[in-house]
Amino acid sequence: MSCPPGSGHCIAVGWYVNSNGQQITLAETWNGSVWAVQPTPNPSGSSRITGLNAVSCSSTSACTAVGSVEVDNSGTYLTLAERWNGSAWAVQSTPNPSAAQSSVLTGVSCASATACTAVSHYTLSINTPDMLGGTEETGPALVPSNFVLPANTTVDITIVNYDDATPLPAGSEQYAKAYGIVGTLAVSDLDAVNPNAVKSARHVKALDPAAEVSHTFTIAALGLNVPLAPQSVTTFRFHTGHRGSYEWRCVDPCGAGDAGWGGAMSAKGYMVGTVTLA
Ligand SMILES: [Cu+2]
Repeated sequence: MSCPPGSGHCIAVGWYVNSNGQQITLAETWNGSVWAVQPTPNPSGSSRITGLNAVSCSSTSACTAVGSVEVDNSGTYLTLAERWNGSAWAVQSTPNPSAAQSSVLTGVSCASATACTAVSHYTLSINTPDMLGGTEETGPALVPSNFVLPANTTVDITIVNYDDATPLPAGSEQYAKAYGIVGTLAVSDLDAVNPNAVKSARHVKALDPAAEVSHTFTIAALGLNVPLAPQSVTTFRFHTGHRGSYEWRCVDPCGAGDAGWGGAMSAKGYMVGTVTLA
């Protein structure tokens, strides 16, 4: 919801399911005394599931709402933005990261009528050796291990970790701290049977290095380190950098061998991979 300062008006966005069972966009305005539904467009030829997640207005005649639209029954989502000019909502064209499985806009902030910033959200998961059809020797893996994010942009990343704890070895305790992120980590417990179950999150900057770390998501070249708790869902925000390819890796020795640096820790596609900023 967004209420332009001093206007006494508000706009809220979301979605609803119509009589055909189709989820479509919704916007409602508050004029100081009543709420009213506004007509909002849904992209043509693509709508089974469409929704708006956030809106920002710099005035009562300049709002931008963002969300996502599903490509016909595919389970793949594309970004969606709509603009309010004071009299009508219209769909705007938005880019989608290349090679992304799905793209959703979850936040927007408009400083003026002509300048809005959208935040994209990406989800990764760490699967156990069992889930991957392997053994403790072959190890767990971050899925997908090679992926593309937009360069020079603010992104929210959620990592769903199905794996158990690996205490950080002596001398590596600093990797229990988050750095290179905006704000704090939002960490909630994972229900492995129903990962969609919503659990309340705690907001922290660090985990207990001896007991609470399962893996890390570390991009040394970008100064990013995110500790991940066992069976957890972790969301964090960071500003991506210049275009290029960057190695991400887990720095908690969760692989094979006595010290844990073999197997998944040394094989690309498991606990090491490539983030491309494009
Ligand atoms: Cu790991």
